[in-house]
Amino acid sequence: RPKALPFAQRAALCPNPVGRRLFEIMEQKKSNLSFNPDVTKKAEILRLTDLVGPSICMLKTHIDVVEDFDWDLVEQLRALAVKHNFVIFEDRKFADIGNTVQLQFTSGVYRIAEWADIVNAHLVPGPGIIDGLRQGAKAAGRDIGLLLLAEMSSKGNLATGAYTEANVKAALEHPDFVIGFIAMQGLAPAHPNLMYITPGVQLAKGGDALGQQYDTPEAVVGRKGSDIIQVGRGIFGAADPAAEAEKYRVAAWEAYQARVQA
Ligand code: BMP
Repeated sequence: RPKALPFAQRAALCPNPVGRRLFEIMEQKKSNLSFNPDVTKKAEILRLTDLVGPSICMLKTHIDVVEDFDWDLVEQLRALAVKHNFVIFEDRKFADIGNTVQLQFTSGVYRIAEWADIVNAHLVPGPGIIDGLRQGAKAAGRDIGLLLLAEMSSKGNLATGAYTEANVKAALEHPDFVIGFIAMQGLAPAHPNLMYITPGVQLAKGGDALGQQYDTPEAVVGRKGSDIIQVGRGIFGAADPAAEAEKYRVAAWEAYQARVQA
């Protein structure tokens, strides 16, 4: 694998302000760790986020699993994003026609376009989904970046081969809005303005009972050339989530360092 470009230099290549900011935060905090507190109580999400905040560049949410959701949760998460300097990625996985995703993005209970910095989408419906979400971001009047699910971590998933390649092509055709991918590796050839975020990461290889597959930070960032590790249960399932998050941050950052110094 050729020597990688540092995040600071990649920030300058990013046409989307959120992509640029995320690369800058990664460099400032020496963190390519994204944390997802997939728990169902507002207070627990806020507690975990505040604990782990110093170690992360990004917080990933599943807002629709929160049982006691209210707008104050969104405001408190935004405040924590300022306090700890991270971006917020709502993992909504939009997957419908452009007109419908625009409504899902801007309306309903969650009004995601009003608070998320980053959202993601499946390309199954075709590129109209990208245009629909872009219009939603414009209507909200905020800078938002989109990630495409080029690959997935779960056993037997269908995001492979020509489908993965179509995601890369779509990203290259929408450089103002698409900032990167959910992928299991840094897809070749490298496009340094695009970032690669990999879920299914724990400190030891393994999986869960429902098809999730885990690889290590060293493998994902070092050998496979991804940029950001996405970690949930590995951190919030530990006795000391703050200390555990630091372990993941250091492991992923050292793997990145080895790649830029190689
Ligand atoms: P955990 O580390 O607890 O397995 O959490 C992984 C997170 O990443 C979950 O929130 C899941 O929805 C998300 N995810 C994934 O695991 N695999 C994918 O391919 C795409 C995802 O968004």
